[in-house]
Amino acid sequence: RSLTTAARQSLRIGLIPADGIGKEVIPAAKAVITAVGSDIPKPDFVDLVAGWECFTRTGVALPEETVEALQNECDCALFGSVSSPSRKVVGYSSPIVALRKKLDLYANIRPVISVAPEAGQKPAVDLVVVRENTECLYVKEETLIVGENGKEARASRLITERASRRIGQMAFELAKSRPRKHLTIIHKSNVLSVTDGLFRETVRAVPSLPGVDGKYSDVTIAEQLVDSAVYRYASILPLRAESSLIIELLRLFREPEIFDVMVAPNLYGDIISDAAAALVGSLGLIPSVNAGDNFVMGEPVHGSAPDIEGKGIANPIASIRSAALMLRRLDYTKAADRIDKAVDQVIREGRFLTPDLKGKSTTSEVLEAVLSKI
Ligand code: GGG
Repeated sequence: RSLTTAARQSLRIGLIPADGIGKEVIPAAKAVITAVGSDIPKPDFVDLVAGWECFTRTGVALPEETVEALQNECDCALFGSVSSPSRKVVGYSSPIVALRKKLDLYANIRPVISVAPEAGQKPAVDLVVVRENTECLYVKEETLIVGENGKEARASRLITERASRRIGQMAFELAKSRPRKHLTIIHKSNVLSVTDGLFRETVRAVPSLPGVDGKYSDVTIAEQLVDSAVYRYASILPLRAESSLIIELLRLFREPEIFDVMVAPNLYGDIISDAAAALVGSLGLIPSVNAGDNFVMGEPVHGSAPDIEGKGIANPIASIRSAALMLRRLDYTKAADRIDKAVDQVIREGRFLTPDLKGKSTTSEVLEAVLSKI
């Protein structure tokens, strides 16, 4: 289904909660989409399976029927979280990594935005990580041999001009659409001069591509080595930190305001976006979309959180905001704005917050609070 926004009579949304708290937060996102139904085509949800639990039950982590339903029947999707084991399991491979490749969702867009104390004020943190989503070390070409030093494990890292160029184009487009229009390229080409060197040069060359014709002339470009980028995330949190240990930890993040859009190869993008979540208080707040040229899949940045699974206290906000991002990407701006505004109000009021934000509310109490504001 590659219908345009205007041509859709209904919006078919694939739901893949997958593992752990994904099963608790994706229903919250579904309820919120239903609540903004008057501003989108009639939502029609398609329940789909994937994940570690699916693998343990059926022997397949990403059933072909799930991929086919997404490709042929759905306009967009929401994915929850997956609990891949940290050891090699024969026959198992991460379904989310596979799904991003199969649907060619080559960009993972992760906004990290704090909620200002008053509506209309500038947020203290407002940046977007644009993570390349299909290659780097996530091609998962690993070998293990026994050599003269004992076991020898190797992983190959793939960086192509094509993937670097298209993620670069996505990042320039995004930077152009934002007030600050500033793009930082994240790499480590002082050590990995061939792979990261290709990424850096290819992204830098986007404004000079044929046909671009000065389109990005108002975008300023900077670059940062990935380690120093993490150091330069600033934190507003040390001011509130009570112990010197916390202050030490938070010194990792020093100047978040220098960043606007950050574009990075897959692994660095994964790490810096999780790290950036510390700037706004919880990973449970950070949404993302996996975006390609023809499909979009919302996904909270957090994982399956086995420590709180089943307790009913998972923060639903990352999934709710992922639904808003997905709708925004499909040009349902009014619906997306309604959701984001409702979430902002709930956070600002601070009455209904889950324990990751030092609150005592349950997932459903936070959801009810958001629904009451929509
Ligand atoms: N929603 C993000 C998520 O599930 N994160 C955990 C993750 O990336 N897992 C990779 C995997 O388990 O395959």
